Amino acid sequence: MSTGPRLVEVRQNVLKQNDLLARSLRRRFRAAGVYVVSLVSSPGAGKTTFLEKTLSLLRRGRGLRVAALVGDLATDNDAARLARAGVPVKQITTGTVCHLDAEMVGRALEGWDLAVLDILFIENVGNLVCPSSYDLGESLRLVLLSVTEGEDKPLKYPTIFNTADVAVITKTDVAQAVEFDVTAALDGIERVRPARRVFQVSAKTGEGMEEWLKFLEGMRDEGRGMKRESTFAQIG
Ligand SMILES: Nc1nc2c(ncn2[C@@H]2O[C@H](COP(=O)(O)OP(=O)(O)OP(=O)(O)O)[C@@H](O)[C@H]2O)c(=O)[nH]1
Ligand SMILES: [Mg+2]
Repeated sequence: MSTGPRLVEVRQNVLKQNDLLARSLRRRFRAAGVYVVSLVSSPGAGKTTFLEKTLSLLRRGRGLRVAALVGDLATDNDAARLARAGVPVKQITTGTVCHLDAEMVGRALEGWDLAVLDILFIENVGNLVCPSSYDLGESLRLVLLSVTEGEDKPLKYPTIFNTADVAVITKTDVAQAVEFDVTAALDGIERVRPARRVFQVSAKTGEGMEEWLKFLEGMRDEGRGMKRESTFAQIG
């Protein structure tokens, strides 16, 4: 007997269950007035470095109350790095699971008073495939693409690029050295999801960070980005 249809059914149920939990998380975030931003990318694209800089600039420079959850298969290295920004951080260790899901996020938030936060960031496990089907209740999803990965990634991994509201090209300080073709990258991003906002940043030099932070503050002030549920429904 083939196991195909049964596997599909189980997967659909898992996604449906995740969607329900994500919906209730989103309601909770809204009620608490916290704006939630998630980050996805391939391993090593620069999520933690970008986030550390973002947290620090928002807290020290702008006086915003920020916090982060960070997913990783095995270590709590990233949480220790992010904590250097002087903000609350919690590690979610996923073991063999290659993405975060809404249940993990809900569990990690137990005991946190969300009402005292302005923005909560969630760094997903480094992976360009697994996280795409899992809504985490976020208002804004970023996909990061580092110049060292090659400009063809949006076209090779369209699903994850399609689920993200914003694309961030990282490590621009070394773009020239690796002969990164920014025009081809922008074209690929545009083809996957037209008219999406793209930032080009270097967390090392700070280039592009100010523009990103201004955009983020604007989105938060307007309470924008509540279209996530419909995006995930198409994929699930
Ligand atoms: N030159 C340069 N290197 C960077 C920049 N951002 C990150 N890196 C380097 O890229 C490597 C990976 O950065 P991380 O921030 O750990 O990447 P990550 O996406 O969080 O990695 P995972 O959590 O393992 O998926 C580190 O050696 C960083 O120092 C940047 O703006 N410029
Ligand atoms: Mg990381």
